[in-house]
Amino acid sequence: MKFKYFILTFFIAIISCTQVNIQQPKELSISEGFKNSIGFYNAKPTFSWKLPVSEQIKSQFAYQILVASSKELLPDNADLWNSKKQKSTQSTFVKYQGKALKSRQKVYWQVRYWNQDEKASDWSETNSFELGLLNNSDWQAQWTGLDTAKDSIKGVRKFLMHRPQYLRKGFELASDVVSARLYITAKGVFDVHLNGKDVSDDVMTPGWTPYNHRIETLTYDATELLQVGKNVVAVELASGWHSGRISRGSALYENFASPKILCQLEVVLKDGSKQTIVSDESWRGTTNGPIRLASVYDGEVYDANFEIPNWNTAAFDDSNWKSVEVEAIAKNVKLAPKRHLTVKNQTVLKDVEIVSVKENSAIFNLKQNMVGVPKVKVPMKKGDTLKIRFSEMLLKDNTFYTKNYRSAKSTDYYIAAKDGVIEYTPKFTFHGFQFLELSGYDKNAKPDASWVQGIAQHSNFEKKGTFTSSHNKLNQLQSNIIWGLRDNFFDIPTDCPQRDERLGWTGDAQVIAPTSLFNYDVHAFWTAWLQSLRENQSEHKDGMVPFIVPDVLQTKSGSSGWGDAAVIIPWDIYNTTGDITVLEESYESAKKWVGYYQSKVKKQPYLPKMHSFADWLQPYPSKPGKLGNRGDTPKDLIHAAFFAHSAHLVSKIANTLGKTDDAKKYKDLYKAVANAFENEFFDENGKFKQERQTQTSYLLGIYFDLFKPETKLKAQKYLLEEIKNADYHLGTGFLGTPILPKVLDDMGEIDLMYKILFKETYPSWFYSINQGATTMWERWNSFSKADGYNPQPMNSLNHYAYGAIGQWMYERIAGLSSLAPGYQKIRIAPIPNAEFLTSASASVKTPYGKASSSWKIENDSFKLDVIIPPNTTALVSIPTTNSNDVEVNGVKISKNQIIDQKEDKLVIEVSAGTYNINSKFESKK
Ligand code: RAM
Repeated sequence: MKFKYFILTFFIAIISCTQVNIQQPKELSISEGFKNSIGFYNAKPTFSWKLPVSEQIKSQFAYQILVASSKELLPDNADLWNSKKQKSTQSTFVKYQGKALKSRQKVYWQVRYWNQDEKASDWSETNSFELGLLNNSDWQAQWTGLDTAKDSIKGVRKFLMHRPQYLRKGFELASDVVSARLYITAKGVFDVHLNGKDVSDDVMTPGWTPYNHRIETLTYDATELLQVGKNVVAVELASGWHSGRISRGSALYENFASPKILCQLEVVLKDGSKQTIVSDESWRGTTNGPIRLASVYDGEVYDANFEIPNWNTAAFDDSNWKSVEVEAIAKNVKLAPKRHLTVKNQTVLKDVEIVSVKENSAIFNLKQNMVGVPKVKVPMKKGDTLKIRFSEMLLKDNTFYTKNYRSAKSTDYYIAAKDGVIEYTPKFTFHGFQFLELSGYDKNAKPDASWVQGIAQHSNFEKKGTFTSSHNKLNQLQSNIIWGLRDNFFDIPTDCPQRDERLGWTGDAQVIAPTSLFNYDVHAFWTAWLQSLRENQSEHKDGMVPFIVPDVLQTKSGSSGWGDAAVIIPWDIYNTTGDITVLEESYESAKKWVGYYQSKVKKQPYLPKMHSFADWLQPYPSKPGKLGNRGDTPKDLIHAAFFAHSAHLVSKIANTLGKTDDAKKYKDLYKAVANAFENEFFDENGKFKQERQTQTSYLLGIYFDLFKPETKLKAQKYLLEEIKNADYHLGTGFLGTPILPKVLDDMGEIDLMYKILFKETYPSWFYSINQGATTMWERWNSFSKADGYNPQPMNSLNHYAYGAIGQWMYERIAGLSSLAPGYQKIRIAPIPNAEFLTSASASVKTPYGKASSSWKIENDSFKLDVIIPPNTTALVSIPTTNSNDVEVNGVKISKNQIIDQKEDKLVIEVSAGTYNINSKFESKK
């Protein structure tokens, strides 16, 4: 009996074991991290998921993806794609290989995986995505708007300023709405309402692309905003980038053409019928609304006397509004769903301080240099004009420093229609500021800090990484870096957010990309901009990449170190995300840019002659003023260095894509250019031939691997000498700075890099912090308490390039980096320096889940806490000479766990999990 009972329990146990699945995958996403999107841009998406964190789950043995045209068909009847069980560890960016998908189609998907023990998981939750309008032919709407060029006024430098438009269209729906999609975009920027309600909280849509190639479209779910009977769609429309002076009257955009909208509302009714409302000649419009003027550079004018009550509701009578003009959709301008998230309001700064109050004017300090708009709540008198001025910093006498805005007026006005407290937030402009001056408010009122708030805006990506340490200034530097980043990620990556520029400089972009990819989930943000880059590049037969994208300057020549963004950024994205799509998309473009260098080689083999901004804004340049902006590293050297580097990267990309012929061809090219570089610019002792030595000449040669091994060693010595001559300060501009830590690190000169990073005097990172910086600055000496502002008006106090040090802070101070594309293999390798720090930690949401490295020195021990996500492995480098002292999760490590041991560290390999590592800390002193 007992035996029978035992057998029975045994079988029950086996059955339940085989039946209970392991935990389902989570955080499903498509392509560059989109979740359950509507209006999605890509009919050939990729699929990603994460394995749950659990003792049972170390890695993935296999996966299966199902895609169906309705939810009910899952999991048993997936009609669009069944990947079948694929034996693969790949859990990110798996390509869709099912039936072709088309515009508007909504699909549902699920995934499951098998873990390392081949145990199957439950099916994931069902996710979905719905495609937007993928083809121009999907649009029945026409470009619609008023001819505002006709009565526009002349603004700064005589550029046309269009009056913002209010456009509307009433329509009737015969029965209840089952579903409705609003597809919309503008030549300009818009805000759309349905039946009086704001359709979304997006800011400055559709954003900025090369509008002569592609205009992005938005899709909104309008189901809940419509009703049986009378409805209205109403749009506010302003110049934005398209028709504003930021596009410099670009001939490309039809010379300041009047802004227009393109709007298509597709409604499915309960009675089964479909109704589509499109922008066409039946719309009505007026320019007599409250937003009188709006400009990216110059600000907004709002006159409450022009408010039109209920203009955006169905009941409103628009019979005295004007008829609109229409324009057909052009074939050669692609209308494409937006491929990254829009700008949104992100944070509200409320901790405001009053700096000074004069007769009817007050200055407010938001304590953080930020980008976005103010929210003011101010008592006013009817007919008075509130003037809102902005400034990044103050002059000694507490007045505004605005010389660095150059011609950007950056001023908002509000004209009151009645006595009382007004509330105002501009809609179609943005400013870069920390201080704000109000004047024109009610004279009898006493200014109060609560009158002002700052609404910080940026593209809507999520935070991805964190970095913190035991040192306040290093933490402030991290804060300055991330503010600098988010402030300048305003739909496109911009150099600065405040002056009459705010352009997508390619050089700045390539230097900051790695740091940005640690801190924010900017995968889609970058790939969207890279598409714009390729579009602008396509205008030039020789493969030239303009130095700004979108190229409103209609650049005539490429710059070394700038156009290389076409090669460097795709490679960085691939290495951080593991998504090969970006390499596939960018491959031809990267090759073409290398071809551009080739086309510029004239007399001397492999040495191009072209344009370059060179090591932009290097400190202590030998030439004065503007002439010094390009630093002292000769541009010919920079061309050759980047030519070689880009060729080298193209060869690596070719390898990754399995293009072996190209891989060899570009590697040979890189070697040949490297050889020419060394011979032309360095003597046989590895010394830079030019009398005026520069750190950057050595850094480029060493980091890009352009020297013969024996010359490299010699060049390293000269670099160290140069740094010593600078009294251990950096001497680098935009191009040299991101490379400095990598080179010194590679040379084992960690303590030297710490010394440079922790310098307090000019030029250094902490110098600007000591002068009060809350963001990164364009120049190492943009401002000093002693001497005031740099006399050049090109002096942005919010410029991310020098923030490129952020990468080294994550990778080496905290010690967390990706060792195989997308963090499939992770390197934990902190390099503590007890002279400056007792702790540092970083975390990153990798494509596999959260990874982190966190260390502290406590008494004599070095404690390292590490998190390694499922489906990855890590090499952990422990800074100790003595393996006997090392404990992992309380257990002494055995010799055979050590896979590498050097004089000052030992390396172990670990799988997914959480590790507390303890070792003896050996101070060098
Ligand atoms: C200025 C800015 C920008 C830089 C160019 C060369 O416009 O400093 O960041 O890339 O010059």
